[in-house]
Amino acid sequence: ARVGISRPHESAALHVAGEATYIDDIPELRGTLHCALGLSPVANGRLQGMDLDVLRAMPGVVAVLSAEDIPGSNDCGSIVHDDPILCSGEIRYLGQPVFAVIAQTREVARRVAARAKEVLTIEAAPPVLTPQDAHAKGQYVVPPMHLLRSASDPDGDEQAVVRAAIAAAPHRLKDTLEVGGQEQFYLEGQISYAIPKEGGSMHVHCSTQHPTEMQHLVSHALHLNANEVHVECRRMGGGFGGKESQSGLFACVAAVAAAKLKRPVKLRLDRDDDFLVTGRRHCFWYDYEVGYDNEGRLLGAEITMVSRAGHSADLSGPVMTRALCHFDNAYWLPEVAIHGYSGKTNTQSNTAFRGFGGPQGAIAVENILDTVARRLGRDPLEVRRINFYGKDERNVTPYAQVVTDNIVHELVGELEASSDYRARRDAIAAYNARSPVLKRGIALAPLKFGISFNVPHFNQAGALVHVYSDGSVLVNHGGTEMGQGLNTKVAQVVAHELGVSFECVRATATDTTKVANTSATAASTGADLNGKAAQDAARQIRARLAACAAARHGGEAADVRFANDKVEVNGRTLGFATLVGEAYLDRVQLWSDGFYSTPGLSWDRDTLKGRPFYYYAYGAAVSEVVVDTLTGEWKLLRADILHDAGKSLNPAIDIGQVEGAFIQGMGWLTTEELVWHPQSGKLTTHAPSTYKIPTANDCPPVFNVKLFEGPNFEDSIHRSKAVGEPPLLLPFSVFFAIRDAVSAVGGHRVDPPLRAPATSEAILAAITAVQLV
Ligand code: MTE
Ligand code: LUZ
Ligand code: MOS
Repeated sequence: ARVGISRPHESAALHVAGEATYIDDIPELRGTLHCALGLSPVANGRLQGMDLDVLRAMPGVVAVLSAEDIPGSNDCGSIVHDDPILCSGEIRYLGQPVFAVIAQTREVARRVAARAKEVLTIEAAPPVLTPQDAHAKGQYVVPPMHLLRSASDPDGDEQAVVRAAIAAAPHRLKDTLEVGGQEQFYLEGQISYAIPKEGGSMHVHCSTQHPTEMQHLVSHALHLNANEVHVECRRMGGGFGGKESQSGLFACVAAVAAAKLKRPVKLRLDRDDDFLVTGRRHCFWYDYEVGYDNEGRLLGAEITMVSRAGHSADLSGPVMTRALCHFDNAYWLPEVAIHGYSGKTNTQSNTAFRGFGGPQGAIAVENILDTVARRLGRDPLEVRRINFYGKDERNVTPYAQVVTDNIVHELVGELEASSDYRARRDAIAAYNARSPVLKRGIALAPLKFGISFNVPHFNQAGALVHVYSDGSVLVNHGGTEMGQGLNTKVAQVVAHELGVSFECVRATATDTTKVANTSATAASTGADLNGKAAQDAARQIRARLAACAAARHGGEAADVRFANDKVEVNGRTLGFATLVGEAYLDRVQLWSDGFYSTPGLSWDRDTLKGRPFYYYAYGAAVSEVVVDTLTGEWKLLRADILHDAGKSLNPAIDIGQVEGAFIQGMGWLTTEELVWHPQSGKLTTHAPSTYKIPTANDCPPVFNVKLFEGPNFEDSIHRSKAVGEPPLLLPFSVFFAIRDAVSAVGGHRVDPPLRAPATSEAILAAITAVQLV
């Protein structure tokens, strides 16, 4: 077998040797020019004038372009088309690109672009910066969404029934919560290299999760047909959602400049500019009321979620949809009303980030259950467990999908035992009783994450497999490689189908001229979709080879076996390459396309009901922290993770994904804080000096990561499960362990008002609040 085994990333050797080619490593063509963006120094207002001639006259400058120089449409919006490439009058956020400087060198372009403030005349207005402010003004980037369900009275007025259920419950909890945003911080920043080709066509090398979207945007901006725009990406140095739609602006600017000047143009953003121009994970503000019984069962819940969408829609609609559809996490909510508002603010347009609203939806219910447990004086794990979805009843989500693959009970039971949760909880209580300054905390958090794009038609993929006459195999598919190991998995699938060794199969750059009309590599579906499409292509070739083998050597085509680089036919064994050579002479087609679309999905966008997800991935983590209650500093002492990747295609890669997502999500919930200046609207945390992502040193000294044994119930690629995003929810356990330690200050009698990110300042504030009670 070539699948189900751990093997290194297909480019691992190139990565460590520094030989893997990223966009900026592509040898530059003669005549290449460099571009930098002139950014608005104001967050809201109207552009009155630009004195770009001053910049044009500077040495080394070749051109300075503005919105008027775009031959086609000035739009790089995905889904909703409300996103200008360059400002055309309305100033929407501080950092908005207004003009593009094209110069002989990158340094000159950047230095000249940095003079934006001197050449722009802007009539400034006060910015709207927070989701609360946008909500108060009723300004949204997409219409509000409402997801309601009443189990007791499905045909009644759900809103009224939910409120009545809350009012009638033995206990009620009403509160607000804030959870911050997060910068993707891909190591390779946004970059595009556009090369004009004959007849006005364009070739763009772009670091993007979505080459087809880049092709569309560039073709619209240049007023070309899609067949005249060629977009290519061999790999990204990380995307994390930040290159799903937002690579578009840079692809468009580079292409517009290249078309205008008839020269290759490269646009590589500086890190600070990347922070100021592009969006990130949406911060959320919540206002909720729930009713619960004496055991902590949620009887009714109503929640309003408001996100900071930024100045345009981008993916904020689907992000909010996923947030609404993950408020349940792993829990049965009989009576529920969830309202989602995507607040329009004068900030960067927020976008996809690993989890895509799912983490923001689920953390709200986790915070609620944690508080309910503290109010009742119960172990939060017991309160979580009593609310879990059932197996055959209590198993319908608020959006009407039936949870048929629930493994949360087994998975959490196994982790509770393997992590020694109970004994450690007791030991921590004893430790805290004798430790006045240092307090420990522990928490177990489970997750359930829906797999599929919540826009049904995105769930399709194509692939192209070539078998060359020497027996070597090339695979190309619609997915993109961003470090997650997609090419490795797809090559494993192809090697498995053809019975050849992994080394015989090579994956090449994602390329819009090879596979057309692809979806973004996103929603964790890369291997699910492209693995199936590549399997389809490989199976067609194998069937033709089997027929050829039977025709030449006798026996039935159905009995021909492909394994270990050999083919068994009618009692004979021949090398795979030998059979391929024979098939070539017999004029057999040795390459094939393949296609896949996920079965069984349905979605009603108006009622927010249907089956948006093919299946669910599950997981759970236990984290233990120690908090210094005098400084707010803390440390993760130990984390135990049990994560469901189905029948993993490659356990080593999947464990890497789980570990990476855990640490990345821990950064979101603890150290990564975004601060916009309340008057100017400038993002003040726009560099690693002020924006703190976790490092290798933040990995816990004890880090037990295991994959749950068990196949996908659905017929996914080799019964594996998507693994890219779901584990980002595992570090909820870190946040709630910190909350547990803080509440120990008050003898666990008080709910700590802890916001996320739980920075040391936030922890200290929560400790102070607990002490004041
Ligand atoms: N892993 C690495 N190393 N780099 C990345 O950029 N992106 C994540 C996840 N894991 C990412 C990653 C996100 S946001 C998604 S949606 C998935 O990978 C996308 O790839 P997949 O669908 O092939 O899992
Ligand atoms: N839905 C989703 C989407 O669930 N995940 C995504 O990444 C996505 N991207 C675009 C549109 N819908
Ligand atoms: Mo991932 S946020 O779906 O790119």
